[in-house]
Amino acid sequence: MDLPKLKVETTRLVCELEQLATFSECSEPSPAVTRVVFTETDVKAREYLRGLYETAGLAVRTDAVGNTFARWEGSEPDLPAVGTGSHTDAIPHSGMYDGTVGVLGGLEAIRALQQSGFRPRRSIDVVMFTSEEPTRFGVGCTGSRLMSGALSVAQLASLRDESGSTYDQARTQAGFTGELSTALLAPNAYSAFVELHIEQGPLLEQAAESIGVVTAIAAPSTVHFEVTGEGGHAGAVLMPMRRDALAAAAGMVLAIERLALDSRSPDLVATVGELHVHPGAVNSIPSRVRFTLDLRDIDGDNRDEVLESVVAACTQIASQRRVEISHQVLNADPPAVCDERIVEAAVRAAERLQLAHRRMISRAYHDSLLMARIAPTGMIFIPCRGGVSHRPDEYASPEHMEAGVATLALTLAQLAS
Ligand code: HGY
Ligand code: MN
Ligand code: MN
Ligand code: MN
Repeated sequence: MDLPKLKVETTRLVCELEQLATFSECSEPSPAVTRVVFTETDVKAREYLRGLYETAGLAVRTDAVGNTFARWEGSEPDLPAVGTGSHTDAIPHSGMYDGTVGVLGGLEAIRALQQSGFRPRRSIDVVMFTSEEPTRFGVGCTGSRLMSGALSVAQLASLRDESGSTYDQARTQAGFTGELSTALLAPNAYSAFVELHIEQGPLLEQAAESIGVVTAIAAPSTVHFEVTGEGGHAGAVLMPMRRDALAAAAGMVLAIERLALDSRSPDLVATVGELHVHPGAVNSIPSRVRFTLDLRDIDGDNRDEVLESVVAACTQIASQRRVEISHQVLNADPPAVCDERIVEAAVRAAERLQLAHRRMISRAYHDSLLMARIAPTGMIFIPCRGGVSHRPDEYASPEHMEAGVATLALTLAQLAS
């Protein structure tokens, strides 16, 4: 097909990203961002985005948990649509490009196509997924999990935040109502889904390439552990008598690191990102520790094998130290393989734009991991400075964002024709 000549309004995109970054509950100044799902800042950010969608003439629909669909209707609106999009929630003290480049970049791709005179046969949606980050409810991608059926309404009902609020209470307070089951997408709602995202790694920058075309997305799992000891007075209880929950947990964390380092797969990564000590007093022996494990690999079987070894090692350390241990697997998703037709379309777009590009895997997970369960899915990466992400100094250059948006737009044009 003859690909349209595009003009990406990069200055406008940068301004919109900067404006979006001001919706933050972060104590640090912009570009540090904290934007947790269903908070006031999240709701205000969504209102700002809705205004942009409407100005671009898109029809906006929001589902029962706030997943938002801004549609550019095609000439054959009954055909399955083509989707693009990402998330706008941000973990505490993080950056302003993770996710947002895919939402505002998706909008800019549509505006550039509109401007070029291109008319899609299939409608094109830019989707803003609710709660891609696990910050509040412990599980990532709750919006796309519900849409793809990977999370049932009953499972969603069991999710609570630190204050004990349920997901249902939080979404209702944020103004999202309706039957939760209506968030499930009809089969073949989309003929294709493509997400634009920063790489969150250093490979593209190191190779001086502008575009990464993703071929597979790593399989994430999230596990919560609870270690229960005896606690007691820091002065009165002699060392041999102790059943110290934190000392036991410390041994477990180091065992996890060792198992990850010794894994047969170099793509296996393990992170204990949260550790909560009870009662947390300087002169009180820890009686209970809760910690989280984020375990991932492109090889799902290897990830599962390592998870089994982790549980066995923690159980052994617990018995040696006479403490109790329990664990809960919140999610253990299979990896996603991107659809070759979409990979080819994105490669063709990058070649047409004469952009240095490569095929690569995604080590971070994304809503595309779940969308791949219900639609042919692909991702387009752009470099981020130093590969840094989930930090305030996360940065993507206007040039790279322009290249990413243009590649996305030409990819969408091929898929929607
Ligand atoms: O953790 C992830 O991979 C994603 O950035 N939420
Ligand atoms: Mn993230
Ligand atoms: Mn992200
Ligand atoms: Mn090539």
